[in-house]
Amino acid sequence: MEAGDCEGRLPPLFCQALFPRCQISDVRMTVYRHLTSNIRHPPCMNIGITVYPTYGGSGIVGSELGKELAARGHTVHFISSSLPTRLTELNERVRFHEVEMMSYPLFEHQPYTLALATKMATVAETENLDLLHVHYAIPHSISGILARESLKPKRYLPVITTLHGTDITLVGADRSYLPITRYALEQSDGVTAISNYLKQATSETFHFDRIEVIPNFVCPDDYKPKLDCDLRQTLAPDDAPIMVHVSNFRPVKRPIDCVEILARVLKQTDTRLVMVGDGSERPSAMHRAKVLGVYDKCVFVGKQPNIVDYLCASDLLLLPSEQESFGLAALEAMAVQVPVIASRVGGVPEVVDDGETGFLSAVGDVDKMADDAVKLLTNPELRREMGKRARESAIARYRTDIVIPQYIEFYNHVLTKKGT
Ligand code: GMT
Repeated sequence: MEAGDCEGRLPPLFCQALFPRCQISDVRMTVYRHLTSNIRHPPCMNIGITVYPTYGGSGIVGSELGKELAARGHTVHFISSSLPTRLTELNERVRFHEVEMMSYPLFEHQPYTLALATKMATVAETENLDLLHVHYAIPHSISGILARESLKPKRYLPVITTLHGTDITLVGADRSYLPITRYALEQSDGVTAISNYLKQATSETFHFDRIEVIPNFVCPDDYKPKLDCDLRQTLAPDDAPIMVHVSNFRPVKRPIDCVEILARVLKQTDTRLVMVGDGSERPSAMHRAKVLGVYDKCVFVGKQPNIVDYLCASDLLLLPSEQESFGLAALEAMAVQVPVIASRVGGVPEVVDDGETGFLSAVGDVDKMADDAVKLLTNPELRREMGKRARESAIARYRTDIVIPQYIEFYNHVLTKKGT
């Protein structure tokens, strides 16, 4: 039996034989390292990953990356304030360490950055971490760097920072955070960004360009079109076509534009709008739907664990964001053959090919977005063709077995650099 399948994942039986459900002993790990020393994937690493556990795409990417690394034989230690929402299962190679914070009346705000740094250093020591990989620079990079410095007398713990978007374009660029964000970039042992656009934006704002672009990714097996979709029937019992929006409803996502688009589309053809997610803009979006008289044509379903089901039930995705450094939601929709209607911002044009796999418009141009939506909703053939191309494009460029090895290679590069 080959030790690694075509994705470089370890086959389940092989893993089971090596790691029965108990703690991996050092002996077993040594045997594993020996057995795998001359096969394609590098020796397994102990990787610390820090993400925001509940909010946004950076947490999803960090969590999914951890699971993919574990599936390839590495051990991943999530260090975070709570269990990341995408981590549904912990096991011997996917572990979780909660950041503990003492509350004290003097603290107006809890110093989470320090508590996180402490936990990172502790876990690095007890679990013998090879490196720390933090997602979203603020404040995770700074905590990582503090942890590394505090451990320096004993050992060197490389810190890799992945930039996701507003940590550079919005929060990091604000004068209250800019100098410390630049310091975080300069001090990190390696920096990755999720799109060429974000690398360029980082270079312009921070004059820092030692950045490896490693894009968001999607698993083609988890994200594939579903033929029988009960959810579609539930969301639109009258069989109307469905437009879906998936986000954390922050102002930057402009969810109110989706309702504006719905009102315009309904003047030309019947449709339903399904709003998946929650956040500060949700009440305003609901209010706008009532004002426009389209509230009965939309459904706000809140946060959902199975985004893929909602995407599969839909005919197109609306992503009218003000800023989007990649657009993970667009990639996930494309993977299940759903074309995307999005703003032409940030890294979105790297992902969505205008006129081929979706339609792009200027931010706020809800008239054009509505016209494009009508084109798709009234032409099933066009929808099918674009959807097919969308999946092909998503899988060809961003499937897990292309992107995850890029992270592993980058880890090895950083570790080798530090070892010399
Ligand atoms: O930058 C952010 O707003 C944070 C981040 C998040 O946690 O929501 O979103 C970004 O990261 C995603 C995953 O890498 C990207 O796909 C999103 O495009 C990006 N969001 C923005 O740039 C607004």
